[in-house]
Amino acid sequence: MIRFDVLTLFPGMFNSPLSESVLGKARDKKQIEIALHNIRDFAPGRHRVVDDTPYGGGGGMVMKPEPLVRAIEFVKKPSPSARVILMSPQGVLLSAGHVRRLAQYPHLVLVCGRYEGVDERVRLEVVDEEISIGDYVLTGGELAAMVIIDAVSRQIRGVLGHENAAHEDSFSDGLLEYPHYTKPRNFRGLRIPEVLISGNHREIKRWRRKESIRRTWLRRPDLLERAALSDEDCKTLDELKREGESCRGVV
Ligand code: 4HQ
Repeated sequence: MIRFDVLTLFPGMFNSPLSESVLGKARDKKQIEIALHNIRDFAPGRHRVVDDTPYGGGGGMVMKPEPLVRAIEFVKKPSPSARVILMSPQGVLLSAGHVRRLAQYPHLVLVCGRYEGVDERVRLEVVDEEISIGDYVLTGGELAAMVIIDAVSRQIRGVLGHENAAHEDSFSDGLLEYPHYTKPRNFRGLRIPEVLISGNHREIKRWRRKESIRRTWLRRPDLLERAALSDEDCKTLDELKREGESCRGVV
């Protein structure tokens, strides 16, 4: 069980992405709990103002500190040790390692900024870490928060069936996945690799491992630096390198 509290000006954005399919079922089964909070509800006055012009001038608006800090302190009241994460392009880049680490917390608070960002003092007062989902600019932190909820939730026991458990997929050992095939055997003259219908499970396993290593070498050689490779994997990799497949996009 993990709980996510999301602070946003647009709670409606989260509805279907977090209610369909795997995440919807996980919520029904109470394996994950997601609570959405509108930051505007924590802003005072008839106009419930959440943003203001930046000191020092320049364009755009900045999110005021008071409503955000009130909202964060409100959701932290029942669990003071909740981890507060601000979505931001200035944060540390999200990785499989961070996702696995975050899944260890019982309670995450995800803060979604809009406009040019949030007043710096929010970070100083109440934010534990800042995370970026990639080096590009989004219109707000909402999609980034959904990425975190999705990736973290599938690490929680029971959320995925054991058929496709999280430790089986790409990145759990730092390699890309092998190619997948299903019926028909022959699609537009393209046949599936014979080994997959050989019934030889040891051979299938070896083939898949080799294809994982091949793809990683061809597409993401940077990942091989930190991948968990056995002695046999290293031999396979040397073999692939000698075969000299340098033609990107062939697999
Ligand atoms: N933004 N990873 C600007 C992002 C972002 C990202 C979120 C845009 C915050 C104020 N968040 N707002 N990349 O681009 O997380």
